Amino acid sequence: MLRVLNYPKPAIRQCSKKTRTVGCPSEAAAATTASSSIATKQHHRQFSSLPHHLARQNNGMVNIFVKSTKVPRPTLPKTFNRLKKPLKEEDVTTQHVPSHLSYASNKRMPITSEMRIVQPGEDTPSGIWPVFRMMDESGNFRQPDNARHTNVSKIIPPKHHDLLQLQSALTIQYPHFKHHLLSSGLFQPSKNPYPDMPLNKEEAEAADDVKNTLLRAHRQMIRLRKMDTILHNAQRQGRISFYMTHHGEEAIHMGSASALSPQDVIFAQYREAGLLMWRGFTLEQFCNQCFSNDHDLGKGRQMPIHYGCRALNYQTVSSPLGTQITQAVGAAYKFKLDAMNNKEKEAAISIVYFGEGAASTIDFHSACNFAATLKTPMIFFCRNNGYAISTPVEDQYAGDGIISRAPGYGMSGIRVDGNDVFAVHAAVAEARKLALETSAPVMIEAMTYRQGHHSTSDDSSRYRDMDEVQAAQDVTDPILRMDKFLRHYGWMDDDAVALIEDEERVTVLRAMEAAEARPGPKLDTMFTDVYHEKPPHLLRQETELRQHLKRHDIVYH
Ligand SMILES: Cc1ncc(C[n+]2csc(CCOP(=O)(O)OP(=O)(O)O)c2C)c(N)n1
Ligand SMILES: [Mg+2]
Repeated sequence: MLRVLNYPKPAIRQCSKKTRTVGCPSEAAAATTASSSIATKQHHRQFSSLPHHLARQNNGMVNIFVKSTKVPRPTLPKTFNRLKKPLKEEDVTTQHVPSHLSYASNKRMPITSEMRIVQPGEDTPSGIWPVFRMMDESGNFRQPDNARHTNVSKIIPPKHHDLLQLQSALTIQYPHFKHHLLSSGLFQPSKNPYPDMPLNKEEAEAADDVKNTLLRAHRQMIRLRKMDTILHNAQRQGRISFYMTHHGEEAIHMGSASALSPQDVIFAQYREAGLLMWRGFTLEQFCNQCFSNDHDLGKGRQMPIHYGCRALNYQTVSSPLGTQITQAVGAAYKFKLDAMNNKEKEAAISIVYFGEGAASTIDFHSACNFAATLKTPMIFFCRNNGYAISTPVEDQYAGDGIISRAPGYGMSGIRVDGNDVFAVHAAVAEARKLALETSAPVMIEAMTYRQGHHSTSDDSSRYRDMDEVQAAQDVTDPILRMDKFLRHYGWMDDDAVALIEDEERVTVLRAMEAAEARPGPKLDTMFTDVYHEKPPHLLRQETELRQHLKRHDIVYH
């Protein structure tokens, strides 16, 4: 059960249609009417040719329709007021800051703005591990009421980031978190908010990029959601065989991907497509994989969503849970050996993503124990989204989530709010640095919520209260939070959001149609790649297949 205490229920987002659908199924239907919500005539022309068949079918979907009450744009808290004036200390401290987050199974977790990775030998938190968070549901940054606990000195930019990443915002601004994060200089392009600390050229350029970077993260989160919704519906229409959405976990993807170096190798479970998206995997590539066509990098050999991309250092997803965790340790060990052998190599880590459910596999234990003992430079990133298919967390473990296991293995660890893109980014950036400095693993547990069904093979209304889902969509949703943050700075408004949503929706639809139109991989590819020379049993199978196709007059190119 996910509940956020002490927050008034926020207004439902404005929508130009009479209803909006909560959850994934709405987009296919919305696609046909995209043009009506587009601000300009030019866009009307551009989008009016959308495929209408997408709207017709919505078989078997659980739709929750919410009346769109026309709500006025929320008044910004006095302290923000577009931040024209610097804040006074009393403005800052009068803001309400919740101290706890109620998470799945009604566990209440203390919130902290202390960016502290607990290292082996240090005191572990007494009681429940706190959740590190920088931004609240309102899109406001954490206030200084507990910033006195903030140990900002640990946040140092990794050296290998490019400028198109969030780190500039966090690393330039965050050292002055307490005094300046809410000041008029926050994230303002071309402005040094810290006159006492002049920016060098590189930092100044990075600061210029902050706004664009944040907007990019926001757009990519929306893109991922559109892709999910549309491909989910495509499965319902029988056009692809399977799909899994990431609804509610987008901040984990963009926050962590932006804190990594491209050299870092990613081992994903299956609900992490946003990382690949951030690294440059195109919508066409996602769709090619889901449609198993001849441009699919995996040559149509995997179920949809089992992406992989060697060029982007993203290992191919495999279905058996936990396998990627041990493999990530092996990759990190290789990095360690390379460094020990003084090879001229860019320092890199491996990072493995897994659900809290996968943390119940034996592979998780083996991997943690090996990694801590061998001291492999890597990050264990747990997405704790409350469920392993239909099993809620209270039926999965009796301890304090997954992070409390880290000290037992002799591993560093931190728990973060997985719906806060900034906190995730900061934690991963810091964990990466620590992993490289100490040549040892770090565990991160990101608290989030799986808003969608487990997969297209699942109907979660059978085992969870839909109010719980609604609360996640209305209150804790990571995109909503980012949206509010951007609006505070005047960087986003209703028109801009509508435009982005329409553009992304149409782009996904076009990519999907193009992928669908392509032929499947050549038949030969079924029998290649594994052996240098085809062994007799494969040759026999190939012959049998061809005879079978001939017998039944099946033409397969
Ligand atoms: C070894 C193994 N056991 C069981 C399964 C079936 N299975 C697939 S996904 C899943 C739940 C995983 O939950 P979690 O790790 O929390 O990830 P989430 O789906 O919540 O993102 C299970 C049990 C599997 N694929 N592999
Ligand atoms: Mg889970």
